Amino acid sequence: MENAQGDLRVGVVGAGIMGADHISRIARRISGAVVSAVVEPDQRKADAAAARAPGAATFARIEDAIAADAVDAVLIAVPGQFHEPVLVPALEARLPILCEKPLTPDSTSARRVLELEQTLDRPHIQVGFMRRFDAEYSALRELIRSEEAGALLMVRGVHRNPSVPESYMGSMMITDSVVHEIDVVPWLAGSAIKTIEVKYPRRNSLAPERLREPILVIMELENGVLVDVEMSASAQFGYQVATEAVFERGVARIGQPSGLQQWTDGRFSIRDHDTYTTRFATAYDTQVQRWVDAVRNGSLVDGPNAWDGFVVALACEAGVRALEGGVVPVDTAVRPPFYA
Ligand code: ISE
Repeated sequence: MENAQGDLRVGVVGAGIMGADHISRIARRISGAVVSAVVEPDQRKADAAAARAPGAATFARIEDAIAADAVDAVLIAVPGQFHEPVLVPALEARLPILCEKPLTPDSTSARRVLELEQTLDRPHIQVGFMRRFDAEYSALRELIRSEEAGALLMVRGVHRNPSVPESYMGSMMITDSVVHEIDVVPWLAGSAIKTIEVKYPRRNSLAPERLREPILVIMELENGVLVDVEMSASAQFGYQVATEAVFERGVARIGQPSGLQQWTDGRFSIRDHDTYTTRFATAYDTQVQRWVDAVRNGSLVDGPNAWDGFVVALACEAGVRALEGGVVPVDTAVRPPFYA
């Protein structure tokens, strides 16, 4: 499961924003792995991405990379609707997989993936919910678990994107963006999501015509914790993901701007982020390093697995229904021992 130097040979599928970012990451910052293949049907994009990873071959389809025995593991970074056609041949070849979120766009396709994965000896898929690898999220989870400030009562989040691409449609407010809170909040709070509701404040006139946003997503957890998330797709000024947790005896905050503080022209400023690849750069690095280490030591997954991805898909379905109004219950499912 490695090249002559003992490195894991990773095939990165997709050479868009995330694919290119992961290729640079593996080539420059991750130890024990190399990008051996870039799988991308657009040859121009494939060549540009492969230039970031010396020695990487390019393939139009994952099946071709597998047939050429060019990869030991696969990192999937194409949009969610294209995950299943890559997951299936990669699972059939018994390859370990790091799959960007969402696992698949809906629970029916996610269930098909689970069924196929369960024909293997153990989970092979890790899902790329990178917030779980962010140091501040981990510290907040520890604080919640310790009950040092008493029980957790509420979680209040903001998730602001300066703008979104033209391919971003209304339901993606939930399936592409709030999907992160849908994964990370139950992980933080140790409790599943019971219901989801969406409220619409005054619409941002700068939002693209097809989007009604911002939205306020309200989730109730099984343990009674209430969560609200402001999701903005057209915040204009920058990229901001921040959380405040309210406890019985205090509050905690993560995601505040940090770094260079500047006083000029009678103003005080701290640089904020433009996009998720910088805001979560360290979390992505940690996630990919831990996945590479897990594959090399044989445990294959060190983080959210396909079952977690499926549970998130169920909650996203409720979230998408909630865009039409009402308080929508989330379907529950019992984790099979295979995913314990
Ligand atoms: C994007 O796909 C991501 O995953 C980002 O983390 C999220 O903030 C953004 O809203 C999504 O479009």
